[in-house]
Amino acid sequence: MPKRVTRAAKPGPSRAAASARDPKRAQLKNDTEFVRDAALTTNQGLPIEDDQDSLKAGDRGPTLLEDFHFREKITHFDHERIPERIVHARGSAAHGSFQVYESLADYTKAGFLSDPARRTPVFVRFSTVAGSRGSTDLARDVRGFAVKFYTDEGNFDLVGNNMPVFFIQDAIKFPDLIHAVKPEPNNEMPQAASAHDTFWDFISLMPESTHMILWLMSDRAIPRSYRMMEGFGVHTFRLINAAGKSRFVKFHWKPLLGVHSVAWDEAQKISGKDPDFHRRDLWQAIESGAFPEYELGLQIVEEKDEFAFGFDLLDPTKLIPEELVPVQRVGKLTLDRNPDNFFAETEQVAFHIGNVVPGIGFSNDPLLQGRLFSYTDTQLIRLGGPNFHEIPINRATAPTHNNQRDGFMRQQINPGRVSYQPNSLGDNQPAQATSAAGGYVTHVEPVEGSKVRTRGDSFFDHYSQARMFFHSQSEPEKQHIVKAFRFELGKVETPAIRERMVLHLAQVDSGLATDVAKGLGIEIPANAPAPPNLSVSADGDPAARQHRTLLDRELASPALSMAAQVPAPIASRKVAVLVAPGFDSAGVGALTRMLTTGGATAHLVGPRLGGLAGDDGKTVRPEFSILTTASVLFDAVYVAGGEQAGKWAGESDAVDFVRDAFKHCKPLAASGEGVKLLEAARVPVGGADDADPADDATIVAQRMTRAVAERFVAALAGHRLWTREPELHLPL
Ligand code: HDE
Repeated sequence: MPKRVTRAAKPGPSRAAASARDPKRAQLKNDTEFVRDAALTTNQGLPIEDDQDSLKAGDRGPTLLEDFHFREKITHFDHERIPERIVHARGSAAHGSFQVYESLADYTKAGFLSDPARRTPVFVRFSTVAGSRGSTDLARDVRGFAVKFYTDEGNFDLVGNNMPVFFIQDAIKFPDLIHAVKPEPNNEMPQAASAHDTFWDFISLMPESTHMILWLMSDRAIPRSYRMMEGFGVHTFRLINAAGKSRFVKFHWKPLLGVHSVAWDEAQKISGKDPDFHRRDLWQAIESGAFPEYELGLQIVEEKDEFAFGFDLLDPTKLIPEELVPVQRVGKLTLDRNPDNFFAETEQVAFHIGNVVPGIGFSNDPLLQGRLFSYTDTQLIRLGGPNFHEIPINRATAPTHNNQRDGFMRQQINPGRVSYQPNSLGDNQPAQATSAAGGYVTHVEPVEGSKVRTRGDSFFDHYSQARMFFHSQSEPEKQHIVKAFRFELGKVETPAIRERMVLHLAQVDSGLATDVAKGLGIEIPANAPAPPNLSVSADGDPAARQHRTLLDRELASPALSMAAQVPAPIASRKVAVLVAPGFDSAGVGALTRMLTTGGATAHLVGPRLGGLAGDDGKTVRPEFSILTTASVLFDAVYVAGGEQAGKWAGESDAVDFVRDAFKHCKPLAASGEGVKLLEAARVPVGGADDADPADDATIVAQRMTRAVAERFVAALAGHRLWTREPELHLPL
């Protein structure tokens, strides 16, 4: 008879030690089922003898209603799905921890930011916004970057994005924005894409979106990896210290691998070849020990400087340039553990911007204020009731006690008569906490004014920061923005929408507008006014909400360009090595060693799977065949030389492989006979071996020597050779 033990503890350190190191992990373990020598049972604990056939009247007869096991199993299956998130449905998450470098007690009384010895468990979920749960990772979209800190003082959720600004200034417009970007309601197309009429119709009537739209059309919207993108809290928050002094703060996450993106054509191809690209990348990096790391950055503004910038700190369509207020890097987030169960953890995690701890508070940003309502509300339907805080991934590691009771799926058993406060029958327990004992006290802030539905005048500078963003980009980044607009607006069917958008762009930069208009075959009338702002009440005056320049000078922020992010560490970068029978083993070995030293990996791609001998007679087993992968899934490509390497030239999948690598501006090298593949792909063959590492050509050599490998690795650290692009396309 098998043992009926289903909760055998996993071998490992004692619970007390594990719990001290990572209290969240220890807590989750209590709810995790480890099956060893266990019988299959019903949910009532009844061992099942036959799980293969339903109960029937005769061996060819009908299934009987009596079959309680069949009914339980099918009923549970029928209810396995919950509603996906209305936004950010597609996501991937990981566990990790956060530690502050030095005490920030001068700024905040939050314990996890004041004690460098404290390691706070976190759960981080990355996401796209518009697509459904099963949509591609590589959509052109904003990425969510939501961090749940399980602090000793309660959960703190920093629910941010990978872009520092947002489309709208007031939360009341959020349903409109999301209805516009989601697939169109009559035919549910297109999936996970903003390139359609309803999105651009809405945007073209909302000038406040212009800054965010520039971000969305930039390469920031197609990250190379969740591990290589920044995060931003977007809104202005408050930090409050023990003396009650408050300062404004903007939160940032800075990835230690730098900020990098893919090319748009590449993104679209990845969506076909591997729609789980970002999910797989995050999972594999953590499994291989290449733990993603980000530094927490703070931009701190004294209260007295609230009006010093010429834009409103409460306006979420504005950022504070790092050049005006430097980002102080104050601590490190490390993701080191994949979830055990996607549904239980990644799908059921419930973030809420209102989850704060003492020392952190809110500003009056109207977008933030609206979000404070939305997040709990959405969980009520998504997770089926008010007890979602009891789901293991959401549970605080800090003690929780209150008089909230009952509701669907209540787990906690609360003994006794008393479920109210104040009470005398239960010793007035649980008691309120004084601020000295950690009770949360809202920062006292004077507020006065009439009850109005309006926005401050300071919210109507729609274009200055959009211009700052565009002007701060490198030339290739600017070209990518132009092309993204041409792509997206080119897919819009209504000419008037395209025209309105181009007129907005003319307010940002005339060159940008002209280049986009040219691609769309539109003439921009000279001195055309900006399109009206239709985000206005029925009695309101659109003219009063038109753009006004609030700054007397142009802003610039070189930090907004990703060009400044290279050279970057090559750690965890993936290189495809095309090998044919008789390949140059020594060359492949030399390159592999050099890549491994930097933490990058080489992946052999053969003409087919199975053993393949190199020129030293040793057999290798390529990880991929040319059919099972594509160069869009790698950061760089090397075609190894060898006796039969020239045969690659006759393989059209191999030709596409290197052609795409070249087109996507990736480092591309070939040696010996392998060069024939480059020639077949009509890829320009590089110059001398000692050429400048920044050379945008391919790297070609007789053999893959150490010197050639060094040059290849230097190109890999540069991420992409964007300067190649003019060779590939006609002038804009
Ligand atoms: Fe969200 N947002 N949001 N959002 N948001 C949600 O909450 C909402 C906004 C963000 O991985 C929802 O649990 C409103 C800005 C992330 O689970 C919902 C407004 C920023 C995630 C919601 C905003 C975000 C969400 C849907 C306008 C960046 C995914 C499911 C005022 C600072 C969290 C859910 C995860 C999710 C509402 C705007 C970030 C409906 C009303 C700005 C990263 O509550």
